[in-house]
Amino acid sequence: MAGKQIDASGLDRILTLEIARVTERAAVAAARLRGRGDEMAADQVAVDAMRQELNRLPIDGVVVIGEGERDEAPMLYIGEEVGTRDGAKVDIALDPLEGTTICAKNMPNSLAVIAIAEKGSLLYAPDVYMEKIAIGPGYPAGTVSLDASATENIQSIACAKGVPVSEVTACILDRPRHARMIEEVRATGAAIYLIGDGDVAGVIHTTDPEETGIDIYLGIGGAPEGVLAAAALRCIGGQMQGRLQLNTQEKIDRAAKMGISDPLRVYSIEDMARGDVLFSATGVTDGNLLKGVRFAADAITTHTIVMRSSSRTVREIKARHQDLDKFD
Ligand code: VTB
Repeated sequence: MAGKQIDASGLDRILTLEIARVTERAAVAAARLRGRGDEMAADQVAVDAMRQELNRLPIDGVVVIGEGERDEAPMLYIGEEVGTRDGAKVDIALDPLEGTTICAKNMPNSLAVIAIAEKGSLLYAPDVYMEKIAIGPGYPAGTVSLDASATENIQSIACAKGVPVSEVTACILDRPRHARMIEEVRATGAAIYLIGDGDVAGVIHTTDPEETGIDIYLGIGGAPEGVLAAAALRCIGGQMQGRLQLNTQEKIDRAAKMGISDPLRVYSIEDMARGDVLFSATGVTDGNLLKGVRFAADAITTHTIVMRSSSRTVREIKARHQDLDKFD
């Protein structure tokens, strides 16, 4: 049966709709715990819910970016086999609750996220930091680069957009490690949209500056989140580069075991997510692009963005779920 589900352009297109159910379900579970101050509990229910739904998909999948190593994560650990096992062999990157802290605080932009790709086509990134830069579609290749300074990148995108630097907004994680970069970006005259967590959303927001107000993502976040963001940009378009922060021998050795021989390598989008890729994200809390889950007496409403690289179709699905039992 393996391979039966693959069509000429990659993964079975039926999965582009099925995948939405997986993030919808995780988002609903997490949303019930919005604003309760309990990150672990919110993450746990999202993991359980995502796993249940994922195991209904007609795929023979392996989690390659997940909740961690098997010994630290009982479910959706790296290497876990998921799906009905009766379908295409695929790699899966997931984050059932991206932005656990923002969900616990009921702040904007926490998401349930998953990417499914043909086997062997996602970067098996260790759980270390990654330096990232991303911009949306429509700019000439090479507009930004990790090898350029923040100032050069901001000036370059302003020039490509045809606006003064003062009309550029950069999204940056609010962390002490970014203090110098924040100062540098502010000195250019550009504005900064600081986020507390959730840089998958931060990167995706660059793809729709009119809606989100964000032109460029800069800074150091998690490498697993980098691969998820790259999978999204493969589908929507845009430019992104990532460089793992392998700054100790232990990290270099760990990465080497995962097949990474050049610790300084700059990864392009295609280096992080090749082949046919499907991506889905459902809003948990309200955000710049996606609304959070709404609970009413007779229905639960979810807002999901689901996309596929081979066709570049980007769908937004607002679902009104009236059979509430399915979320039990
Ligand atoms: C980011 C962000 C995540 O981790 O990748 C960040 O997108 C990086 O790690 O939501 P630090 O928190 O250590 O800076 C998260 O905040 C959560 O893991």
